[in-house]
Amino acid sequence: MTPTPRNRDIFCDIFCAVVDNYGDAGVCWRLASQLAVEHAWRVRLWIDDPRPLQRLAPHHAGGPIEVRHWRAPWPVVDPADVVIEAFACEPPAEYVAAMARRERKPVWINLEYLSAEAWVASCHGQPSPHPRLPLVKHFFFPGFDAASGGLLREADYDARRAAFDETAFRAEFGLPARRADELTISMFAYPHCPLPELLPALARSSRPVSLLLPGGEAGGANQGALRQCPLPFLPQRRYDEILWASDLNFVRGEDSFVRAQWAAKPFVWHIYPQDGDAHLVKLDAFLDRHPAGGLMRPFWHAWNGKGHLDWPAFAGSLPTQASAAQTWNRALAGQRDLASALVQFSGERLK
Ligand code: TRH
Repeated sequence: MTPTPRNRDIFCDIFCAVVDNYGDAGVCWRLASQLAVEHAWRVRLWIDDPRPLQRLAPHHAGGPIEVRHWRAPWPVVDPADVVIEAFACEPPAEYVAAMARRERKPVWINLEYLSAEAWVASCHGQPSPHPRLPLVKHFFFPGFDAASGGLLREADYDARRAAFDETAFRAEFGLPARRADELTISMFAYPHCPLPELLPALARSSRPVSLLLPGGEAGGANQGALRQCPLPFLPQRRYDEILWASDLNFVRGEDSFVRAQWAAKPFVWHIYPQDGDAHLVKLDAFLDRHPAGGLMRPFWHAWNGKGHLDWPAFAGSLPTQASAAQTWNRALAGQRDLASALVQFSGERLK
């Protein structure tokens, strides 16, 4: 994608505080990559725990994004034109003070967590004046409709998918060739997921099942119809290939949850757990939007700890889910992607 010339002189700082797992770094890395590659921004990523990047982007050192370890003491640096704090992580006070001293005040964005809940529309893009300094922070919400900031999706996604060769992928990772009528499932969930309850049901399946287990955990024993296939933790740019090679994708958190929707296959979301079951409200808000949400709901609830896993009933609805997944993907892919929306949002506010 040829970046527009005016973007070449935009300098952006992204601040990322790693809470746990991979998603904080995963979302920031994906956004930073699009801003640098597709929009030709100069991007500096400040991350307080660089370890997730060693798995997500093992060769980032040679790339266009400047990665800095965010730690004390804070170095004296010039603040950027656009400052993005991911998930309300609060940049260092010294940096915010330097922002306030700039003649051209930076565009300050708080990139929020993804939610399908209706209230997002009323909060997206809202300004929040700093209580003491001449700065304004804007709330930027990802989302599933035009009233939000949209979803992260690379401009070359379709081309990469079109070039994908499942046979070569399976051979590269020593996966057995796909058997006739095989159901290939990818599994990426939190440790507390009810996988021990699901495995026997898969073993009793009338179709052969291959369970792809990315992330390096050893797979269990093959039993009945079930074959367990461990995979390494793939670099983020290749994670999509696991989803493309599968017929059903178990995903979690935020970034893999979005990637499963771009893969346009049936999927199951293990939502990041929150106190007081607040995560179930978010789960249902998404299911309420999805064209096959009613079909998916009982199994999604059970996968998230509420109710009984009825694998045969869920497996029986996969053909209908597959059609709905295509419809949902088309609707989402027709919307402006998050990085493009953020570039426009910033451009309108850069003095
Ligand atoms: O790892 P996560 O559980 O991260 C979570 C969520 O982001 C959650 O919203 C946040 O509150 C919490 O962290 C702190 O799930 P997520 O979001 O899917 O991020 C996983 C990343 O890892 C994603 O970018 C996909 C990537 N990945 C690979 O690159 N290769 C792999 O092999 C696998 C399994 C994942």
